[in-house]
Amino acid sequence: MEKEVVLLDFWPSSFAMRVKIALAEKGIKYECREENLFDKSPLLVEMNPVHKKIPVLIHNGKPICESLVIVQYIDEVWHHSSHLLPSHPYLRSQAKFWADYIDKNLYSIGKRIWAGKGEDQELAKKELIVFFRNMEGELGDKLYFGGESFGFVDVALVPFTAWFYTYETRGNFSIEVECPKLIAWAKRCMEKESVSKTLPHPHKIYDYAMELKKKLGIE
Ligand code: GS8
Repeated sequence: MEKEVVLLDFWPSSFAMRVKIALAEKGIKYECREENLFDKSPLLVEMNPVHKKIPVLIHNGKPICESLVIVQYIDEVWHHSSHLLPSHPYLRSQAKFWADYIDKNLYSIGKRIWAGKGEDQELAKKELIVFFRNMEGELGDKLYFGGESFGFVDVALVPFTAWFYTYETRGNFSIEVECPKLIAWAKRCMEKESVSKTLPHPHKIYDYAMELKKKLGIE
C-alpha cells in the first residue's frame, strides 16, 4: 500500500508541510514530487482539476485534495499508530473548529504582513496577535493542542511557525514578546522529528518570500 503514495509538493507551502508531518507521524513512505506552481504539471491539473493547487496526495492512483482533508484521510487509513484526531465526537468537533479557524485566518493575515506595507500591514500585525492569543487560550496549560500528544490542530498550525521569522522581519515585531506560550509550544513541537525534519529553515522561507514578492511585482 505504501508504495502507492505520492505527494504533489511545493517546499515552502505550509499546507504541504501538514501532509508531510502527518505522513512522518504515521511512518509512511512516499514519493514526493516537487511542483513548479508557475508551470504546473499535467498530473497536478489532472489530479486537482478544481483548484489546481498542491498539496495533492495520490493513493493507489486516486487523488485526495485539500491539506486538512488529506490529514484526516491519512489518520483514518493508517489508524494502526497514534491518532491525530480524538475519537470522541465532541473533541473531534473542537479540533476541526480550531483547524478551520487557522485556515480562515493565518495564511491571509500572514501574507498581509510579509507582502504588505503601511496601514494594512499594521492592522494585519494586530489581527495576527489576536489570532495567536485565541490559539493560546485554546492551548491553555496543555503540552499540545491535542493534549498530552501531538494532534490534528498541532499539525494544522505548526508548519506556519517556519514563516514566523518572515512575518517578524517584514513586520518588525516579535511574536515571542506578544505570545510567549505559543512560541514555547512551537519549540516543543520542533523537538519532534516529524516536525523538525519537515520544516524548512526560516531563512530559506524568508529568501523565498522576498523572491516571490519580486516575481509578483510587489514593492
Ligand atoms: C490551500 C492550498 C494552497 O494554497 C489546502 O490544501 O489546504 N486550502 C488549500 N496551495 C497553493 C500553494 S501554498 O500557498 C497553490 O498550490 N497555489 C497554486 C495556485 O494558486 O495556482
